[in-house]
Amino acid sequence: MTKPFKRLLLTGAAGGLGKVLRERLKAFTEVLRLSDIADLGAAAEGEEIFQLNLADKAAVLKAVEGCDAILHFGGISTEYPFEDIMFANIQGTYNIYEAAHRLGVKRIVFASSNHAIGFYKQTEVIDADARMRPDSMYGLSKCYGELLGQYYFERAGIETVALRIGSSFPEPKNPRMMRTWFSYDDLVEALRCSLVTPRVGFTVLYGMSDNPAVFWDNRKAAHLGFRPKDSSAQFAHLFPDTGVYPAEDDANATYHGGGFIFDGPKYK
Ligand code: 15L
Repeated sequence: MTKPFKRLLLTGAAGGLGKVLRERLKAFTEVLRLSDIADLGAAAEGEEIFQLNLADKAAVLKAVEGCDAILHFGGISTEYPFEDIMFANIQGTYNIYEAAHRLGVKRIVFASSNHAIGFYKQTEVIDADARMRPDSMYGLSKCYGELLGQYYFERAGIETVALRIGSSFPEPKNPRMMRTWFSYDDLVEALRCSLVTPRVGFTVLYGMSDNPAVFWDNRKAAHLGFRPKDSSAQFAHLFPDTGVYPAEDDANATYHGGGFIFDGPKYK
C-alpha cells in the first residue's frame, strides 16, 4: 500500500510521546526523520536520525530540508525556568517555522498543550475560540507556538493544526485525567487527520479521547474528521466516587490545567 508521505519529520522523538510515535508514524510515511537533543540510538529501516538542539537554527534547517510535513513534538514538555523554555520552546519553535518557510514545507502539526488554556475553571467548557489563559511559562510557550502557526499561515500559507494535548498516557493518573485523557491510538488518529485533511488553515484541535465528561468542545475542528474511538470510561474503577467533595485548594479538581496552577513558576 502506498504511504501518503515520502518523508515526515518528528521532533522530540526521544520524548514520552515521541517514542510512541516513532513506532506508529511509519504507517504514514516512507521515511520517518527523527530529531531530538537526546540520543535516539541507531536508525532502523525507514528512519533518519538528526540529533540536534532546536535552538540551533542551522541544524534545524538541515533537519527540515526535504520533508513533506513536520510533527513538532520537540522542546520542554512541562514547567521549567523561563530561560530553559525560551531556548527549547520559543526559539526552537520559531526555528522550525522559519525553516519550513524557507524550504517550502506547507504543513506543521504543533504539539500544543491544554496548559495554553489551563486557567479555565472545570465548570467551564470551552472551544477553539476561547481566549488563551496559560497557566505556566510552559503554557505561555505553547501560546507563542500557536501564534507562530497563526502568523505563518497568514503571512506565508503554512498550514498548522495546533493539537492542544490533554493527558496522553497509557491510563489516567488522577480524576482530572479522566476528563483530559487522550489514548495513544486516538493521538495517532488525530495526527493522521491533521496531516491528510486537504485544507486546515490554522486549526486548534483539543487532544482528548471520547471521555464521559470533558472540558473541551472540538466542533470548530469538525473539518478534520477526527473521531476518537477510546474512552476513559474503561478506567472508572481507578477513581471510585468516595462521596467526599474535593477540597477548595485541590487544583486537580478546580482548573483545566490541574496541578500546574498551584505548583507555580520555577526559577534558576
Ligand atoms: C502536558 O502538557 C504535559 O506535557 C504532560 O506531562 C501532562 O502534565 C499534561 O499536560 C496534563 O495536563 O495532564
